[in-house]
Amino acid sequence: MIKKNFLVFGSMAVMGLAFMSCSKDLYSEDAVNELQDATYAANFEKRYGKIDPNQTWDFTTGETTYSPVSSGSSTRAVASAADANFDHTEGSMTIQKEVSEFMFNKLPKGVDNSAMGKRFTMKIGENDFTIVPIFQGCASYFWELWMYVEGVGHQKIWTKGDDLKYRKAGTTGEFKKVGYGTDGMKSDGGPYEVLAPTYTYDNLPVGASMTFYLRVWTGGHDQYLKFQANPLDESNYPIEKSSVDLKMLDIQEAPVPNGLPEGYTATIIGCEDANDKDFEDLVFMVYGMPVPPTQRVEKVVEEKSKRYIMEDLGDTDDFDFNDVVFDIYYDRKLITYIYNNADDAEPSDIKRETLSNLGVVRAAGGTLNFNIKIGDKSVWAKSNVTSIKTTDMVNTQNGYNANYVLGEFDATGYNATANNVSVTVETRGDNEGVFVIPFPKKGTAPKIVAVPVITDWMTERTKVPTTWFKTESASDSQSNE
Ligand SMILES: [Ca+2]
Ligand SMILES: [Ca+2]
Ligand SMILES: [Ca+2]
Repeated sequence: MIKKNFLVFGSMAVMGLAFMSCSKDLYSEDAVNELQDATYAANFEKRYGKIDPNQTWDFTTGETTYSPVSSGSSTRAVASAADANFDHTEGSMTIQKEVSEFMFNKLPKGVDNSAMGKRFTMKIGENDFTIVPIFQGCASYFWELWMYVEGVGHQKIWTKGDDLKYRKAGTTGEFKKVGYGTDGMKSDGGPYEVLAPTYTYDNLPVGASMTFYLRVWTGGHDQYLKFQANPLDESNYPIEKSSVDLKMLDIQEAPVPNGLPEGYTATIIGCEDANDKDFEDLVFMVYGMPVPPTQRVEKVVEEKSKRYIMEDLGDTDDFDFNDVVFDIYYDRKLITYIYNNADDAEPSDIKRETLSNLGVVRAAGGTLNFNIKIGDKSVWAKSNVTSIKTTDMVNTQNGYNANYVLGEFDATGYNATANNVSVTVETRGDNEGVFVIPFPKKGTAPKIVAVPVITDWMTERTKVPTTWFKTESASDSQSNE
């Protein structure tokens, strides 16, 4: 397919040169680009419907996120798919009522409990550790619990309601399942015995900091399902509630689950999914021998981000949009919290410094070399990565790694409003040439699209779903894959 397309375009360009050589622009890359653009646009409309002249192709929300600053080695150090190790084992355990009593005592409902907390991370130790949800409050928001580990990346731990059961302490009936809707565990008082899923992690880098956060859909489970169907619709996008941003608090020296050997210690972490600051919308436990210690956060990076996914014109109708996948982190600031005393939860002062924009290449699912440009400046080329061939498709097969770092670049000069990114693709052999792929103008068929960085890209030869690109006639069509 690839060869055939380029043969056609190459031959037509040569004919142009032969018959109309008096006109200086005809054997130009622009002419070839235009011809291929027309074929591509026709194929795009065939699949996604007629393009609204006002359709734009930046689906990002401008959300600000916070992440801890590296404690030493690079924060984005994932060198190969295999290095991003979130291997873990899952099980289940019964949590005795003393844990529940401890929690109710520390986190009274409807009270502002925020004075107990601070911005925190946990520091990974030599032994494994286990995460167990122990309480789910009554609230309509839907959420997922995620972790971020420095140098490794992001991973979902648990989804609201999954396999969580409870019964009133002292009773012997069946454990009752907690749903993912508004019905939590508070309605009949407590304390409870809890039958909970467990997630045990080892092999994470010793000394790395670990952050927890919730992805919250304030429209509840229905909104979450809409997000699954179309992650690019801004109205379905989750908000983030993080342990480095005072949305969680840690309560140490919690009772350890019964049955663990001597030496284990436990911390419970209360999470706030809304604004009433009782921090009991989700409460989970972390235990280990010892539990990873929490550390007060003194520095965080505040940033916004976009992911660019791209079609490289190797084919004009495959639409997997994974031929280049790169992220740009912009509006970046290093925030330093200055504390008067070693135990203070609240800083006495906050310092902000501007950081340069950062680009991270995540995947390259085409067989052609390409250059990423910011404005007029080339910032990164596939051919510069010595560990791969330019013909290799990287990190786009089944089981790809969303945290993989194929390369990084300085994105100074990046303009988020203008989306001043472009990609030049080099074809080979008889039809050698350079195709320039700019960020698309509104109303034109896109070869680059900007999406939130939490958006998964497609595996090889899987077309982007029609629900993602809301074009005029596709919105009425039932066609989907
Ligand atoms: Ca709450
Ligand atoms: Ca493609
Ligand atoms: Ca591809």
